[in-house]
Amino acid sequence: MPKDTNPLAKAVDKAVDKLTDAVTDHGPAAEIPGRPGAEPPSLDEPVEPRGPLPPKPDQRGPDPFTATGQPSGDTPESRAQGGPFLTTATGTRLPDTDHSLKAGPRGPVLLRDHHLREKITHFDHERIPERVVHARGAAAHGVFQSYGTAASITKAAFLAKDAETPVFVRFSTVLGSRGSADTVRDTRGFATKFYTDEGIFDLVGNNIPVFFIQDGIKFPDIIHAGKPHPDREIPQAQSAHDTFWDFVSLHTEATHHTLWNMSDRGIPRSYRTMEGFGVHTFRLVAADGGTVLVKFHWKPKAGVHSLVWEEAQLLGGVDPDFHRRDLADAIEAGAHPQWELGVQIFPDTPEQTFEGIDLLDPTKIVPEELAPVQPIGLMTLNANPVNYFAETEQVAFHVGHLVPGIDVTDDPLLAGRLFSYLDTQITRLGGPNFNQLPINRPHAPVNDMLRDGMHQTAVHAGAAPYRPNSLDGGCPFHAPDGYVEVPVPVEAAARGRVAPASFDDHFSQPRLFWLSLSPVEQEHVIAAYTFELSKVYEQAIKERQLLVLARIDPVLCREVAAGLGLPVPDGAPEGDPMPSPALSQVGKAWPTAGRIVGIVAGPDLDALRTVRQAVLDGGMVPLVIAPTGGTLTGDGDPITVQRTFAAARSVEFDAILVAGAPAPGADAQGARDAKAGVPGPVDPRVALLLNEAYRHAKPLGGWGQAGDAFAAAAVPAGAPGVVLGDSATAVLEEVTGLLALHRVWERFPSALA
Ligand code: HDE
Repeated sequence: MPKDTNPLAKAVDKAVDKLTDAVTDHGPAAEIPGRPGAEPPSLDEPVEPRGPLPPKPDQRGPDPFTATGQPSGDTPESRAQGGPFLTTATGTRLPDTDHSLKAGPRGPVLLRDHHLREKITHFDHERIPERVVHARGAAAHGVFQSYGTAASITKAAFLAKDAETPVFVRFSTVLGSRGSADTVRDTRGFATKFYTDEGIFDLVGNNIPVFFIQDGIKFPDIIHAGKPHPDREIPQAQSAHDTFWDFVSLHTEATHHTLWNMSDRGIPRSYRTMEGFGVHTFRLVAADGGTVLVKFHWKPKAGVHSLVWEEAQLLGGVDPDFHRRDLADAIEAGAHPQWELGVQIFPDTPEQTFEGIDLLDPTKIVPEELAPVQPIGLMTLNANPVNYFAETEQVAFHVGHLVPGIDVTDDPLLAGRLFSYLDTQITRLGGPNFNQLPINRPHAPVNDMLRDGMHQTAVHAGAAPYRPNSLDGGCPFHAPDGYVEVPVPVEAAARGRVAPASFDDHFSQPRLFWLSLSPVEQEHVIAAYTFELSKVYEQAIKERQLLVLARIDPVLCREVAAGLGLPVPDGAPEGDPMPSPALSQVGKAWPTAGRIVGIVAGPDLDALRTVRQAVLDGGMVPLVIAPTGGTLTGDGDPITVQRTFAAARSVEFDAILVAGAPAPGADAQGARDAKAGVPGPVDPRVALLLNEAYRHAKPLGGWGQAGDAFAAAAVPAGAPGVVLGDSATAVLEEVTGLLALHRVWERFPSALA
C-alpha cells in the first residue's frame, strides 16, 4: 500500500502483517464450542500461585497500537491483569479480600479500610450509559482482503489489490436495551471498523437496505415510537405495540422499512446469515479525481437465512443470547463467518438518480437486476473479543470516519448521522477522548492538535498544539495527499425545511419488495403484520395501518384484515413495479459450516459415534442429546452428552437426527419437567423436540426405530424433509443436503402460490 508521506509506514506495515498473521493463524478449533476458560478447571480450588491464564485460542484483543496510532509493542499479557497475586488498583499486594477491616470479629467496619472502599467504589461505577439505539450487540475481530476490483474507482488504499486490513465488526439489534433478547423482530446493525493505514473507515450499516425516515431530524421520533412506552416502560425490544404502529401508520415514508421488518429479514437465523447494507449512497473518488456513486453491500458466504417466528419467540426464553452465542461459537469452532463486500456503481450525475430512483433517498433500493453488486473484497471474522466491555461495549463507530477515496453524499439522513455519532460517544464514553480507547485506536499515526479532556491517555509532547507554529518546528503540517471533501457544486436554492418531490413516493418500492417475495415469504409477512397489529390496543391505529397495507397489495391487506377481524378498507396500489428476484432468500443452496445438528442418542453407540464424527467432518457442530448428562459408554471412546432431554429445546438446532425411539427417561414426569406432559412409549421431551422442529420446517432424520419417535411426535410418515433410513450416515447425508436449503418449505405449501 502506498504511504510515502507516512514516516511510520514500515513499522505500521510490519505490525499489521504480524496482526493479520495472528488473526488468521489460530490454535486448533474447538470441537464443541462454548468452553468458558482457557483451561478446564480443577475440582478443588487451586492454591498454587500462578499468573493469569491466557485468552482462549479463538480470542484476541484490540491490536497493539498506542493512543496516537503507533505500534505499541504491547503483548496480550501486558495489557491484561498481571502477576499471580491480588493487589489494589495501585499494585499493592493484598492478603485478604473476603473480610472488611473490622474492630474485632463482631465489631463495626472501619472507615480506614481503603481496600473495601476502593473495591466497592469501583464496582459502583462499573456501568456506562448504554447506546441510545443498538444497545444490544455482539462483535468479532477479523480481516478484510481486498480484491482490487474497486481500485479503478477509488484511491482508498485498503481497496487496492491484495491489501489486507484488520477489522472489528459489531452486530446489534436496534430497539432493545443491553440485556434484551437477541431474536426479537427488529432491524439488525452491521457496523464495521476498518483499521486502514490511512486512518479508520467505519461502515455503519444495517441488515435492511432502506431506512424508516428520509431526514435525520425524524430519528428521535421513530425511535421514541419504537422504544417502550414512556409510562410503563413496556414492551421491551419489539415493535408490536401502539406507539410504533401509531407512528409508522401516519408517517408513511416508514412503510418500506417496516415491510422489511415484517419479512423474514426481521428475524435472522444468525448474524452470520445476514446481508449488510450501507443504506446511503456514498461517493468514491479515484486517483485521477473521477467520482462514482455507490451503495455498499455485504453478502454472507453462508447465505441469507432466517428464523421462523415461533422459533424466535421460544428462543427469547430458551436462549436470549442465541445470536451472540452463535457468532462466538462459530468462530470458536473454526467456522469463520465470511462476507463479500460489494458495490452497486452509479454514474455521479448532477441529478444523483439512477433509472429514475433517487439515490439520496434512503427509503429506496436500486434492484440488483438494474445495477449488479460487484464484489470488491472478502471479510473473514476469525477471532472473538477477549473482553466484552473493553471491546464490544466501548467500540465507537462514526459515519464521519472516512479515508481518502470515500466521501459522503447529501442524503439528509446521513447528514444527521454525521452529527450524531460523534456527539453520542461523548456521553456514552465519558468525554472526547474515546478514540484513544484501545479498540478505537487507529493504525495510522495521529497528530490532531486535540488536547486534554477527560480520560486523556496520550502524553502529548511539544509546546505548540496549534497551526501555524514555529515552536514545534511547524509540526503538524498539512498533508498534500490528505482527505479532501469532493467539491460537488451546490445548486442555488432558497433556504427551507423542504424535501425533493421524489421523496413523496412511499409505496412503489414496498410493492416491489412484496412482489419479489416467494409465496411462503409472503405468508410470513402476512403473519407478522397480523401478529404485531393484534397486539395493538387501539382499533383506529390498526385500521389506519390497513389503509397503508391496501396501498402495498390487496392480498396482503385482505389477509391481515381477516386475521384482525376487521373490514378491508378501500385503497389500491399504484403501479406495477418489476419484481427483483434477488430480494427473495428462498430457493438456493448454501454451505452448512457451523450449523448445529442435534443427535438424540440411541442404543447403537457405534452408529452414534460415526454419525457424530461425520457431522464434525462436514464442518457442523454435533450436540448429543440423551436422557441424562455425563458420557455414554460402551465399546470404544466415551461420547460426551451436551444436552439432556430436560434441557434440550428444538430451537437450538438447525436439524435433528434421532437414533431410534427413546423410552421415557427417569425424570419424564410432569411434576418435575412440564415438557414431559402426558407419558407415552417415547420420551415426551423427544417427541416435543421433533414436533417443534417439524413445525419450524427443519430437516429431520432418523434410523433404527426412529419411525416410532416421529409417530409419537405426530410427524406424518413420508412428510417432506423427514428422512428415515437404515444407515445413519446416509440419513445424515440427505439431511445435510436439506440443511443447505435451510428449511423444508415444501412441508407447508402456501395457499398464495
Ligand atoms: Fe445510527 N446511531 N443513527 N443508524 N446506528 C447509533 O451511535 C443515528 C442510522 C447504526 O455497533 C448511535 O454509537 C441517527 C442508519 C448502527 O456501535 C447514535 C440516525 C443506520 C449503530 C445513532 C441514525 C444506522 C448505530 C447510538 C438518523 C443504518 C450501532 C450509539 C440520522 C445505515 C453501532 C452510537 C455500534 C448507532 C444515531 C440512522 C445504523 C445515537 C441520529 C440509517 C449499526 O449515534
